[in-house]
Amino acid sequence: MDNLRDLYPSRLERRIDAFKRLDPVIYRKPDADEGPLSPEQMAFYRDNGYLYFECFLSEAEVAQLFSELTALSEDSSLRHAEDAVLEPDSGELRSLFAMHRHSEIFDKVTRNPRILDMVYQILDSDVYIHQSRINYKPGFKGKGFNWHSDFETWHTEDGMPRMRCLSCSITLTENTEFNGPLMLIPGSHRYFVPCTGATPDDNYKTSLQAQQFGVPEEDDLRWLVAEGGIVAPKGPPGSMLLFECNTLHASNANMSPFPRSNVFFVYNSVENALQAPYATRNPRPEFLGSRRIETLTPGS
Ligand code: 6CS
Ligand code: FE
Repeated sequence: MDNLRDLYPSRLERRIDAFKRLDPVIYRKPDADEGPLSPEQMAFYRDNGYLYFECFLSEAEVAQLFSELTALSEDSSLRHAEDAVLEPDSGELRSLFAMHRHSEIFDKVTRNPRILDMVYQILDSDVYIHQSRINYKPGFKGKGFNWHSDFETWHTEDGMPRMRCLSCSITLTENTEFNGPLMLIPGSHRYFVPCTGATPDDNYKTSLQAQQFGVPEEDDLRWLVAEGGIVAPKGPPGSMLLFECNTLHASNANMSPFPRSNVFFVYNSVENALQAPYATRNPRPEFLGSRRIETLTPGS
């Protein structure tokens, strides 16, 4: 691989130290006109790498999305689709990717002007959906997700050049301390943490069930947590988390009877379209990293 163009080398044979990210967090010029996020919220996102909005959607909106989520999970044909990922032990549905392509209702949420206006304010460009997914995390059966930076995977395995991308996660069930809420390390987005270990071909066929490559070492996690701590935003269904593509996050297994079902949409700047993967031979499939730049129009 031509490492001259790889600003964020990872999946290496030998460890290299973490280094400060080379990209801004906020792309909007400071004196740019206003958007829905206040200067305090913009500063919090810049410094911490996430923003959390409790009860962002109305109960009616949540009810509509939850029934759609249930319908998709009960569609037996989808269980055998390549974009459905099952839990390794129980065979329960773990994730359904590209759900905005399976559902017009979810597709419409990706163009919600209230969300897009925040995304524009941060990324300062048109955007398209890089990836969407439902993580079902069923009661008792939903396994966890190891610590990782999404960008590290999207860079090494999908060819995403720079950190000009963010995820929007909307909870469709109560997220409590008992059912494996998403945990984040505030401030971790400001460092790129190279990982060791050459990525096997077709890694995604196992990584989506249990990620082994692109997981930072415990020594790195230790100082990042010492610096920023760990947060696990909890709240009612319809709460929304925006998190920067490089913010380290993880979640524990769901040991409760209650599902922790969240939907995720990943907004990538149209200026940051996928190139060739930086650390693997072949690009991952379209449902994981879209190469169709379909610029979103708010409210359409
Ligand atoms: O590989 C990916 O793209 C997926 N894996 C994780 C653990 N988070 C981001 C994304 O869903
Ligand atoms: Fe992730």
